[in-house]
Amino acid sequence: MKLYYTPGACSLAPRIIACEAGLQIEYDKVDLKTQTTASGRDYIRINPKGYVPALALHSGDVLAEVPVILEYLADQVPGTRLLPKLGSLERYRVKEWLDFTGAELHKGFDPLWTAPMPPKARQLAVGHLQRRFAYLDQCLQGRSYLAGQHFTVADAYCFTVLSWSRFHRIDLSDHPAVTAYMTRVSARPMVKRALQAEGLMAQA
Ligand SMILES: N[C@@H](CCC(=O)N[C@@H](CS)C(=O)NCC(=O)O)C(=O)O
Repeated sequence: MKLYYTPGACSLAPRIIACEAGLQIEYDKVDLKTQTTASGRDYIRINPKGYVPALALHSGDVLAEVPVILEYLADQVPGTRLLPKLGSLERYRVKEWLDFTGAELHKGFDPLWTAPMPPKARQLAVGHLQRRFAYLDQCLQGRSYLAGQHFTVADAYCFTVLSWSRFHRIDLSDHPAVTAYMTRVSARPMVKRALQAEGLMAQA
């Protein structure tokens, strides 16, 4: 398998899960501006959507969309706790967090990447995210990870997206459970390994 990624982008989440699951996969860095990979390939021919991540399988098929790639990777190593058993309520709960992270958090950051932003528009986008962070903060009180006491694929994704707050100078100090969560996740050895591999350790 090969993961197409861009350092610090949402493709960090599948890298974290590959590390946590002990999966040996290859990586190919994508330059999103030129749509070429470090190995010299035209990325649009690999993923016509033009965004990362994409996961090339041994079969030659290519999977896209973060939640799907995360689910696929975790399913390669059953019994790790990264993803509960198929059909269980716990699994749907993890998927609920994956969807929340994708639709409400990840896409909430989208306007901030399209610089330059007028101050009023930025204030609206940040205000919207702050409301989502407040909900997250409530949920994280008294639990270590999103779905309970075990780290799951949803945490890899949520951590990745929340880490963009620092880049965009979004203050998380009103959300102490969220900041404690970020510290907890970034202390995991396999998360550190993934961050190191993408040259992000100083920002963790
Ligand atoms: N729905 C997609 C979103 C992926 C996405 O937004 N990727 C960003 C990086 S975090 C990207 O590659 N953006 C460049 C672009 O959209 O052209 C997924 O879940 O994989």
